Amino acid sequence: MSTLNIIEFPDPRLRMKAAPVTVFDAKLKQFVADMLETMYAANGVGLAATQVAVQQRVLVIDMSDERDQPLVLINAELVEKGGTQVYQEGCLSFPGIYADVTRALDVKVKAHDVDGKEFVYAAEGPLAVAVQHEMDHLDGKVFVDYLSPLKRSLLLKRLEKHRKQAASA
Ligand code: GNR
Ligand code: NI
Repeated sequence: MSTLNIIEFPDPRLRMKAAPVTVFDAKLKQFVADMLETMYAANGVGLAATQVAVQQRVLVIDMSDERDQPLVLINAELVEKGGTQVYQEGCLSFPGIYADVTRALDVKVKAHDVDGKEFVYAAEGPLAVAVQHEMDHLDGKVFVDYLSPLKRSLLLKRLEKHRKQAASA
């Protein structure tokens, strides 16, 4: 296993649309294991393949406190959504910034597991936020896209500031 490099905004690869996985082989299993290791090492609750510069529809999530409940969704497609919620989001590709985003309260997705078996997964609350946040990444969309231009530019300035501080530390 190995940890992968997480790309950060404004890397143009964050805007690429990922292609469906067509081959469920040992190489895919290795990639999923590496994505989980990368997410845990970065203390993230989720990770999309786009963030490690791989344009394949693979996402991983673990919202558990014990960090022992990995969820792997391959080729996830939204089949149902309902309600709305506001949740303060962060993103490993935008270190140090957070913003309230409005999304569906619950979602139902159809996805494949690492063996290629199809299943339906329903999520609600914070878990539904994570599913939507990761699915967005695979379409080249990021959480700051939901903010007003004013709020976005304020946050992106803050991101720059955070970077400079991190670089001089
Ligand atoms: O680690 C993460 N935390 C988080 C918090 C609120 C809403 C979404 C997230 S996902 C993020 C990891 C990440 O960037 N996934 O793409
Ligand atoms: Ni993210």
